[in-house]
Amino acid sequence: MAKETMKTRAAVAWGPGQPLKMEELDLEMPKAGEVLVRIVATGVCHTDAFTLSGDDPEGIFPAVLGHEGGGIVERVGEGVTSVAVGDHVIPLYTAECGECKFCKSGKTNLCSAVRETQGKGLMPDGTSRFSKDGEPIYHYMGCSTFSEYTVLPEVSLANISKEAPLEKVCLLGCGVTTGMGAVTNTADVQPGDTVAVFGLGGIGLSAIIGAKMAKAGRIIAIDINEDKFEMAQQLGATDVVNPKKFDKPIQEVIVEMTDGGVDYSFECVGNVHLMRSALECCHKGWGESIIIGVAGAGQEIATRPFQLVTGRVWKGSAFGGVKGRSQLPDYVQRYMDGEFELDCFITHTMALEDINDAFDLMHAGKSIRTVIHF
Ligand code: NAD
Ligand code: AHE
Ligand code: ZN
Repeated sequence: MAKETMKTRAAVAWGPGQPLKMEELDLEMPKAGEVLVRIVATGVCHTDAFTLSGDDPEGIFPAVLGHEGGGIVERVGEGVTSVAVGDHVIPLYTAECGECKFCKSGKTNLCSAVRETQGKGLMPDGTSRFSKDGEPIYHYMGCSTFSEYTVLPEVSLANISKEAPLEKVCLLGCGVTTGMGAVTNTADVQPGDTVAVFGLGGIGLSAIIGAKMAKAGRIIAIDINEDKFEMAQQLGATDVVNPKKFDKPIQEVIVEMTDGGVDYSFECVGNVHLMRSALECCHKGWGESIIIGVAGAGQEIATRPFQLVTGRVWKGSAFGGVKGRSQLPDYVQRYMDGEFELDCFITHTMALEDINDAFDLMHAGKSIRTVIHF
């Protein structure tokens, strides 16, 4: 039987380091357990740039990148029950099947249902829905939101309120949820705690929102780009620090500022040297450092084991420890209830055709989030 396909406009990453190129792709209709989604808006996250750079060991080309989207269900495959045509959804790069060992553990938001094929740029049946001239174009992080239409596994969709503005809550598909969730879920910051946030992009600023909500006593915001300080302070940072202004390691500076170190630190850059600083600025005996930033192939973290022997803890956080299908709709509702802002993150909006400008703005340190409108 001939495959049923439709056309979709997409920005394609043809190879590492190359600008994205607008293409008209063929998109195969959803198979059993899959869903066709029309993307209404998508943010551009540093992880998209990371993969495009060629540093991602899982980076596959040609691919349709993008993983911070919001859209509307257009068609469902056989057996799909949790979403219906017309539902508003946020694609999830961390699926939630509810049935795998991970989902059942109660210990993690990582889910194994589709992760293996997802990492190969494929749908769970081992094939791609995107193609051009009969050749496959790969999916990305199970989402591929830099396309007008995309196909996802049902388990990779959070069904959210239809009242929520998709051009804003798309940011909950990655950046804002990741930063806020890392503070409340992974770290569990308590009132009065001292917190250090390394890197003030979309992730770090969201961590500041989370820390403020958790009533942290002191929130130290660290970046080498001082243009980021104003927004960090508006969101709740009590101190701002530029490591370039000191002739000693930044961890020493922070330990001195805090009578022995912070209760929690968050690395929101993806720099392995900064990860060490973030660990070593933690208080002896109990300080915990959460790695959120993503580092390139071949890079490794290092510290003296004594740092851990003396009670500091190194942890990591993916998607803020949030279970997408069961917990993300609540983040959307909390935004709708006015608990936190998203507008302040959206420094730029543009059409998909201009998406390379979004990457340029990010690399120049001029944007927090660009939201692409379709
Ligand atoms: P971004 O580019 O918007 O922000 C990064 C910030 O780090 C910038 O403000 C930059 O000036 C600052 N910075 C760079 N080098 C620095 C240094 N040496 N010291 C201090 N600050 C420095 O990026 P983003 O979108 O906020 O993403 C941040 C990191 O988080 C990336 O590595 C991204 O891949 C990762 N990420 C991880 C998850 C996860 O689930 N773990 C989710 C989203 C993003
Ligand atoms: N492919 C990379 C790893 C990338 C990574 O760590 N991704 C984060 C999300 S970044 C979102 O902007 C994540 O959730 N990781 C857990 C997972 O299952 O991918 C590599 O190093 O191979
Ligand atoms: Zn992201």
